[in-house]
Amino acid sequence: PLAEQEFLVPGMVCEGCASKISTVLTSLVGVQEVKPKVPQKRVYVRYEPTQVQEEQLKAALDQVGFTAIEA
Ligand code: 9UX
Repeated sequence: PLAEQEFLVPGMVCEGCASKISTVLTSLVGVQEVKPKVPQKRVYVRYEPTQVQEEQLKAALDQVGFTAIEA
């Protein structure tokens, strides 16, 4: 089954940030869907847990300058 996770990303302050976040997460094998919600500073991710894990999602966000908190 797919896993779902929402992250709190305080640094996601505009749609440009959201676009960067979508691009980097979508590039990871196993990520099925990314929905950034800028007003709530949250990012919803649906992924195949046999291919990618939460720590990798957080690491990818960190690499493009965003700290993600499990929410
Ligand atoms: Mo918006 Mo974010 O101008 O990395 S793109 S602040």
